[in-house]
Amino acid sequence: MALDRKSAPNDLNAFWMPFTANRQFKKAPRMFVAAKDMHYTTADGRQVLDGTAGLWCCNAGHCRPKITEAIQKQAAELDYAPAFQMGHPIAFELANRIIDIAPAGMEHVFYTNSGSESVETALKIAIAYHRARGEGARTRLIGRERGYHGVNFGGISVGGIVTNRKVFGPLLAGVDHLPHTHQPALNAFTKGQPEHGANLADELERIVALHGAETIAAVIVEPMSGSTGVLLPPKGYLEKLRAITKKHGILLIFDEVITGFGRLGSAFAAQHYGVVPDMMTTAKGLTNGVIPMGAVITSAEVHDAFMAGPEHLIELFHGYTYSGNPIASAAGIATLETYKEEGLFERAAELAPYWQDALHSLRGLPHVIDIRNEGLIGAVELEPIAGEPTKRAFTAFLNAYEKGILIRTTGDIIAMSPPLIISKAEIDELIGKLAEVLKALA
Ligand code: PXG
Repeated sequence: MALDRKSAPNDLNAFWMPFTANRQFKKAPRMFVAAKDMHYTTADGRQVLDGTAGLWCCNAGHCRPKITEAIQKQAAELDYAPAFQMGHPIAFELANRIIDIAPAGMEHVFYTNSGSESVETALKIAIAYHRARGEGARTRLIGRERGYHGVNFGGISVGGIVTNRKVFGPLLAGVDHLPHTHQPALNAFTKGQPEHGANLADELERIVALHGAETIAAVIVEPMSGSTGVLLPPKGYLEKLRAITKKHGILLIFDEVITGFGRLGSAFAAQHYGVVPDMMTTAKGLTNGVIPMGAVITSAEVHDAFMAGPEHLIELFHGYTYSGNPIASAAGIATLETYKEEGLFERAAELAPYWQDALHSLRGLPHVIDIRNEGLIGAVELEPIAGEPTKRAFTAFLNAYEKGILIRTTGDIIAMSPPLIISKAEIDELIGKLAEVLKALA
């Protein structure tokens, strides 16, 4: 009998779900069975407005025909080609198209299958880059408190989310962290970039003085921290990080897994903020979330340092079976074409002021202690229930889902990042329903 995928399975036990309260979920499952444009359809037939672009990835909305067709066609034409010592044209074409929209000076693409893998790849390239140039002592990696760089060992080591680190042992050696930039006492309810906090980048000078610049390979930060609750870079902060890293010969990596592909109204945060790093890690919006794919985008200088020695030798001992997979590459090309044809990055920039006003209209509602926004990203921070952190926001999430809107929560922060195709009426609906949820919260 054919599997009826539209009905909820009656045994949920086998699938150990990621980042999920498994036992609670399995008692009262929330299942999506279809999606189109701005909406999901639930197993019980309700429409849910997608306030989070899936998990910050479906920037063009759901089941977009061009992307669906590209995947179908590619699957029938060239399903897989070996990724090592062999190639296929589509991966090269996609790389060119990524470089077309990347900041000037970013010229090469290394494919991965996820944001986590992009981070591991970039960290490894950073260390190997210095070694290739005769600076093999530069192995230290500097991350930031509250940073999220995926879930693999390098990423959680440079990351700064305590729950993602503390049960996994000693992690990578030789890692240090900048302080995070969240200062609600100074910056609460700021629209866009906060005024206060550029000085926190000077902490990098302290870390450099402590360890010696000649031991530090790279600094990795999210230009805007998404997962940890939408923490925006204070004005001048990223510029300072760039200046200090450059001064000390340290590579700067922007983790653009969330900010890449239009989220802030430019292709990348690097362009939005006018600060160009040496490498950018991406995933998610690269294929509209439809097929797993990530990419590390590097400067010519980083890449070229490897292109020495005998030409028959492999320059970088790194890569994945699915690096540049043909179907993922086809999905990537169709996604970038969809963004371009529909002007979605510009649309995000145009909608940003409307989004900002809608979001800040929630100020004054019960328990709201901060609201933050940039591009088509927004966060509403709630006062935690004493002794029960995360519960208030998670209750809001569950109630929002019942009302027909999908939001995300992290700690007691509600985060939203709708597909860039959202209309003003849908922004009103999303924020209007969220307001009702907040008013009803205990
Ligand atoms: N870097 C950043 C900045 C991310 O946001 C990753 C790396 C890892 O990507 P993968 O593809 O390995 O998951 C991420 C992922 C959320 C949420 O709701 C955020 C992410 C993933 C899932 C949920 O905040 N970010």
